[in-house]
Amino acid sequence: MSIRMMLHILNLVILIFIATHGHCGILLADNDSEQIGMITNSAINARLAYNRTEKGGVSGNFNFTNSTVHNQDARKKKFLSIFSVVRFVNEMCTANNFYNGTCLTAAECATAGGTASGYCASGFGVCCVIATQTCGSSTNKNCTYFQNPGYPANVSGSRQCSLTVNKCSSDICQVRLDFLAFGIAQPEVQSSTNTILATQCTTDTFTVSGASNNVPAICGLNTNQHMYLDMTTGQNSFTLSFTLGANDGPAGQPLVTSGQRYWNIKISQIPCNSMLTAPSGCLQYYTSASGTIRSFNYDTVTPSNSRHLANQDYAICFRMEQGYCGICYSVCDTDPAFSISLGYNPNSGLYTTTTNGAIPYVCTTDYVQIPGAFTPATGTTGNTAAQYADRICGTAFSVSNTNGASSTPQTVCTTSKPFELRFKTDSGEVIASGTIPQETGIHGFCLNYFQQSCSTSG
Ligand SMILES: *[C@@H]1O[C@H](CO)[C@@H](O)[C@H](O)[C@H]1NC(C)=O
Ligand SMILES: *[C@@H]1O[C@H](CO)[C@@H](O)[C@H](O)[C@H]1NC(C)=O
Ligand SMILES: *[C@@H]1O[C@H](CO)[C@@H](O)[C@H](O)[C@H]1NC(C)=O
Ligand SMILES: *[C@@H]1O[C@H](CO)[C@@H](O)[C@H](O)[C@H]1NC(C)=O
Ligand SMILES: *[C@@H]1O[C@H](CO)[C@@H](O)[C@H](O)[C@H]1NC(C)=O
Ligand SMILES: *[C@@H]1O[C@H](CO)[C@@H](O)[C@H](O)[C@H]1NC(C)=O
Ligand SMILES: CC(=O)N[C@H]1CO[C@H](CO)[C@@H](O)[C@@H]1O
Repeated sequence: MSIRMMLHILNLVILIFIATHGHCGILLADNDSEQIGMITNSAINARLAYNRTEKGGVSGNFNFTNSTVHNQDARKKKFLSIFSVVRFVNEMCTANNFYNGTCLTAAECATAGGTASGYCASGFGVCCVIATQTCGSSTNKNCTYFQNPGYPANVSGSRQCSLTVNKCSSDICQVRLDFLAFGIAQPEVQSSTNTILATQCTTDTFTVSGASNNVPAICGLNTNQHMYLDMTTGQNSFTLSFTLGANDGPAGQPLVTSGQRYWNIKISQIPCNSMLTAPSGCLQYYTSASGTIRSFNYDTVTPSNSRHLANQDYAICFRMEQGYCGICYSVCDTDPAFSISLGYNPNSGLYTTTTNGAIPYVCTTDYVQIPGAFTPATGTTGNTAAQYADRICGTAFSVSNTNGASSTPQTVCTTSKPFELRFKTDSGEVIASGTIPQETGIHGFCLNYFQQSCSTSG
């Protein structure tokens, strides 16, 4: 065996070592005519190759889906040019601070305005985290974090702060927003002098423009909530906007005071028809067999401070997991876990006072709607009266046929597909005036869901 052949075999071993130990799916293209040299420590040499890119790498030829590292060090060519061309896929990586970054060359990361945090691709790439705290900026990078100015410190003062998100490739159909941190002013309180605006976000709002699904304006506390934004064909961007008021928000609300607003939103761009794609029209999408859903501004720390928001109209969808045919919902172990205004009763001409489970036709203003809902414990099926079918409101989560039928919450199930729950609210909260009583529930909902196996749900 010639020395050259021995070296070639050694080189292949090293290539395999790196390819199998990389975290970002490294693809190595070796150039036989340059395979000369002796490697004893592949990591050092990987780093050498990476450092050489600073001379003539891909900085001027930005390609976000595939990075190329060229070995152009002429002086060392004869001895250490093991890697002529190294390509690695720009996959997700975990940065030193546990943020999700993209594996890029150092030059690409700088061009993208990111922060290199740790290495990936066996040292050929850096884990590049892209975060922006600049109001009015834009991004076309996947996995961008949109943070309030100064994050993790809070922000104060009235301001408008927006981020324009452009598709990172033409093959993007959806974007997922993960609210890793989200606290802005509370919506309006309900009081005898404040019925029209009650539950509206009048001090601070977060809005999305440009999405093709209905994205409601939200405010208050929404950490750990998420949203999916649909993009129609031909649409290339949309805008996330925070509008912050100058004052503390509604009087008597201790949750967020001036100078105490904050957000950190992870923006993931989802390729068309991928495993991650949510069905279109779903604002929220859950992909496990069980979990917890909450209305926006449901306060997990102090549930009694929760106040659902006005003008909501969206669907929460659930992927039907393999072997499951039904889905059930029951209230969380928090109080209140279900509290949604009863509405106008067309039979009596009054707003309904009962705080128990409500016959669906009084759920006219604010309600949860679960197609095909029934209560297994009692065998009660939802009132099928045309347009009010399958609505649930009041303060006892249950399906009922008679007004005030149940004062204890029940497990509610359905086998109707696709699995989804719709939440709808109107623009305010009526309150006592003469003989007309108030809408009684304004806290929103926290529900545990669990899918039912086909053998039990039929
Ligand atoms: C391999 O290296 C030679 C000499 O530097 C160069 O001419 C050739 O284009 C290279 N081939 C590839 C596939 O990079
Ligand atoms: C990036 O690389 C891919 C695969 O090599 C190629 O198809 C694409 O055209 C490149 N994009 C740019 C902007 O250079
Ligand atoms: C990256 O480049 C390699 C080599 O040219 C190619 O095989 C691969 O498909 C590319 N990957 C992407 C995501 O473009
Ligand atoms: C990073 O991604 C993982 C998996 O998607 C997720 O669980 C985690 O919360 C993310 N971390 C951050 C800081 O975005
Ligand atoms: C930010 O404000 C929230 C209240 O909205 C408070 O709980 C938190 O401690 C504040 N964080 C910082 C870093 O000041
Ligand atoms: C964007 O990043 C997410 C992970 O945060 C990944 O699942 C998704 O495929 C990426 N999108 C593109 C277009 O690469
Ligand atoms: C082998 C070598 O020179 N590695 C260097 C490459 O660049 C990084 C970051 O600049 C250094 O930390 C390494 O020491």
